[in-house]
Amino acid sequence: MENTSKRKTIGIWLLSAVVVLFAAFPAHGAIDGITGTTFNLTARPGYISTAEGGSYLMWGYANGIGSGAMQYPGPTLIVNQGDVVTVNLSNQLTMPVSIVFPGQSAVTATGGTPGLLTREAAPGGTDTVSYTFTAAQPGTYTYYSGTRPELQIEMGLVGALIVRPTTNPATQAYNHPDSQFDHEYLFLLSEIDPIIHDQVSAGNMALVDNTTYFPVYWMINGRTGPDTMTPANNPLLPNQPYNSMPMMHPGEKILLRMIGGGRDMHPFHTHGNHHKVIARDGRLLSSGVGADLAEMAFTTTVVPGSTADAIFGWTGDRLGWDMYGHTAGDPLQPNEYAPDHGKPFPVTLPTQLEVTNGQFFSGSPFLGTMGYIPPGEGGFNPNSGFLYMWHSHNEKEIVNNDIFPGGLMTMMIIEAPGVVLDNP
Ligand SMILES: [Cu+2]
Repeated sequence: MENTSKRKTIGIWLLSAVVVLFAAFPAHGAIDGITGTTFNLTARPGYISTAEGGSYLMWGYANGIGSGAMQYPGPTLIVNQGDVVTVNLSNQLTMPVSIVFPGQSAVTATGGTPGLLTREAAPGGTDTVSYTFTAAQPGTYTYYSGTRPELQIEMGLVGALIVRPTTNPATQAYNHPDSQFDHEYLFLLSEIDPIIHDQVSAGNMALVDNTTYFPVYWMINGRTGPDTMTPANNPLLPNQPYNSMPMMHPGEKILLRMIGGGRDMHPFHTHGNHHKVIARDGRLLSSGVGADLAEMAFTTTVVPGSTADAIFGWTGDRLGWDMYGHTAGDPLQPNEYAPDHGKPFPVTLPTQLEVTNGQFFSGSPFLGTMGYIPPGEGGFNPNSGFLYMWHSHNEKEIVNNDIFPGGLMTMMIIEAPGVVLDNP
């Protein structure tokens, strides 16, 4: 009896843990964030992990007044064009803090005390500043601290603001058909110099010297590679909830929402194809009539404090075979490259019995024991998708504190038609 009730108790505990786990993570699309018109944020300290085993003190915006985990980057605020948006800020740090919203006009601030750029919340957690503005124009924006930004943005007080358009808000970035997408992903690019974080951690704020600034970690959405590719809300990365793993099917379009979230420029390169830059700083480059400033780019330089939106397409054109698996009589898919329609794969694939699945894991004590991939499992790419590296083309930025590979890097996966994307 005792055992049964113990088991029952454990069962109920596990069940409630699972319920709590799922309740804590609201349903989300490919861009994780919080929606609404009123947001409550608290600036507070916390620690982030880097993929080679580092841990650094950060300051970040948490979702909640006096509660919630500090996040790096801060919560992505997702609103609709025309919304009157209010952001309430509380402060649990040891110095005043604030938020500025570049690209938004007529931002009003109430509460707190006046600072250089906007009103600031005093430390101590009792002060609240409210910022209000009308999200007049759709697009990708950033928000960050307007108080000692050379220190506070480095420490992590930066996030993304997405304003959805009134026209087709689920499938367009702007009120223009050139901004149509099938999947959208956020790429907030940043870097940190751990010496500054160690000095702040030790309370030696006066020793922070920006003239010797030397970053050795580079990040997408606050994570270093390969952590970029683990799922969103990974419990191992409680202060870095956002991942970065773009996925698509051939013929589809990805919207890249790129943000310069640090103090260095990062040339972001999409292998697989060029991308078309359709907007900068929330302002469309495609006019639809007359001159069109949108441009195809091999690499887009993502500038600190600035944003860029681009559309990436991949159709498998000129592969010399039909990557959709069509026979000649099948209809053409949207954007399919017609000359390759129905062409067979040019080599004979081995049968299952002929395939030797090799060892996985390196045998390194950090990665666990060596083993074999079970036959038919397909390894780490179970649907045999095409993988392309998307990364900083300043290639010293694809390391973690000098250890390659890592840093500002992720992989983009093109799955075969019909394969369900697990990061849609
Ligand atoms: Cu490259």
